[in-house]
Amino acid sequence: MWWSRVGYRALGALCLGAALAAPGAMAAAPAASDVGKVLAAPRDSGLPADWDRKGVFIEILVRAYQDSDGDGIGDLNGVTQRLDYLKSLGVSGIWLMPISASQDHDHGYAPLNYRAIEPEYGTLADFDRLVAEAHKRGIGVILDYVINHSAAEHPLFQHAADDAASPYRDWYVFSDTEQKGWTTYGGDPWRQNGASWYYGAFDVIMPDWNLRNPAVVDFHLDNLCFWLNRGVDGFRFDAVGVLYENGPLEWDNQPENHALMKRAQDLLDAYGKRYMVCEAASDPAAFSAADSCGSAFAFGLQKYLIKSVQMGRVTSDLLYLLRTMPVARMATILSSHDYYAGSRPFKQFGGDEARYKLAAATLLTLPGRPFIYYGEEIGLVHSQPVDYQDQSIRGPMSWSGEANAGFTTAQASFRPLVENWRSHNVAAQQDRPDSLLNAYRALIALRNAHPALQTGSFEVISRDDDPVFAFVREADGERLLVLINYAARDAEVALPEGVQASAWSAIYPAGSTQRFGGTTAAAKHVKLAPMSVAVFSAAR
Ligand SMILES: [Ca+2]
Ligand SMILES: [Ca+2]
Repeated sequence: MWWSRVGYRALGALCLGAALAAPGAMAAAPAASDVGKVLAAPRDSGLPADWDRKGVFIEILVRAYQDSDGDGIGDLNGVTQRLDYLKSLGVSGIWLMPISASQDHDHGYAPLNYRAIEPEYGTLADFDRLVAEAHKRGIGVILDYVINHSAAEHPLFQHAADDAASPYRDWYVFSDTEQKGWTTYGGDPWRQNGASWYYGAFDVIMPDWNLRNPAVVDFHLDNLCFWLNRGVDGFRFDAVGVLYENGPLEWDNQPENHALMKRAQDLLDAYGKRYMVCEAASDPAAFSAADSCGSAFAFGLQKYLIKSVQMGRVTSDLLYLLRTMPVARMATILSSHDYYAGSRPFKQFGGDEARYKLAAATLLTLPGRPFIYYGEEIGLVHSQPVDYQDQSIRGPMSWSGEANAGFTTAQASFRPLVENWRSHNVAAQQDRPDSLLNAYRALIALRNAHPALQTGSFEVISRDDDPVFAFVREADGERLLVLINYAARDAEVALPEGVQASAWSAIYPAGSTQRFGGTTAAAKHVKLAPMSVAVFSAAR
């Protein structure tokens, strides 16, 4: 039984009402419909208990995925229409970039209302249907949650900014004196507001919440309960590095951040079968700790993974990160919606699909929870022209070679189609055995079929700058030997003494009959074609 009465009582204490914290507050800010107590009402998703640990996730920008009603903008019903595609790709989880009503009307990271769906995306009923249909297919859904800041047009901020006596003034970070010497991602984070200043680490339209105010923490926990009660399977927490500020030089990765994320983790644990992962770009390992988020994106790994493939050898940087980061509990990527993590892989590899497939094979055989970014599986490239760089990697998904790439029936999509949509779309790659799409499908299927790849131990055989990335994964009595030849020439690998097996037989690529292993010196060597992948299996 994944849930109990005891657990339910404990959970009730976690979802305390924020509205009670400020007497008269509800009347003062009637438009803020995301304020108020939410009682925990957990229900079972029907997903396996370890759905998140064993599967592959996909990150989706709803705006760019599939337009279902012909207005040129992707929406929730569009994602629901594409669930069968996602199932055929083999993913077990979907991370939806922000779906709540936002001031930016683009990426969604400026929330106007934490409990309302972005009107361009549909309704709560559409959302409930998406979650139910995903669960029917064994796919979990996690939501992006913006805990550091709201939109400047959020009713609570408007109230706080307009009136220094507002009960919500202390929900944000205001100062009556000018602050000097601060520099964050957004430059000077102190934004003038009449005779005062407010703190916004990223943007003038994104004022930071005052997370030292217990009422604000309760507000967020209530909002998390709101979505958990609707059946979501977890969250991706945005920008957890900048939650608390302690001074001009102490605004990143402060100790208080970890404590707050542990509270969120406790809440999800009480619901059961939920997964949370944090974006902590400058210190991801620390935020992966059990007393913090429990999992975070392994930023840095994608850079050195791609660099290794490009250089044709396993770089010392990649091996160092794999030795020092708790990768098994982290989320791994090749790319994401943020340009700081790199451009689209198709761009980084200059359209070289052989190398692209090596990177995908590495991602999907290493420890961690792999997240692919929508369209990565077909080589979706950049959209141009755009207003700013991040938008270029958030182009419409290419479904077919028909009008607007099958993304919309409108005259035009909300953003230009990506540059390679005619050649790189799902329909064009669907039945081509050597396509990127089918490489991704085969690799995800391989991972889904072998617990050793999902959660198994990890032993690196390669040394710095070897042409072949060789490692062993082991679980449940099965040992897998993964060999990825990054070099553009043949390479030979010898089984080291410590990694003996009587006979390794090939399980990837499909149809391979290659075997090696045994006691003679010759039987301990295997030859790999240039830029190729081979995975061997042996019973322990
Ligand atoms: Ca639409
Ligand atoms: Ca903050």
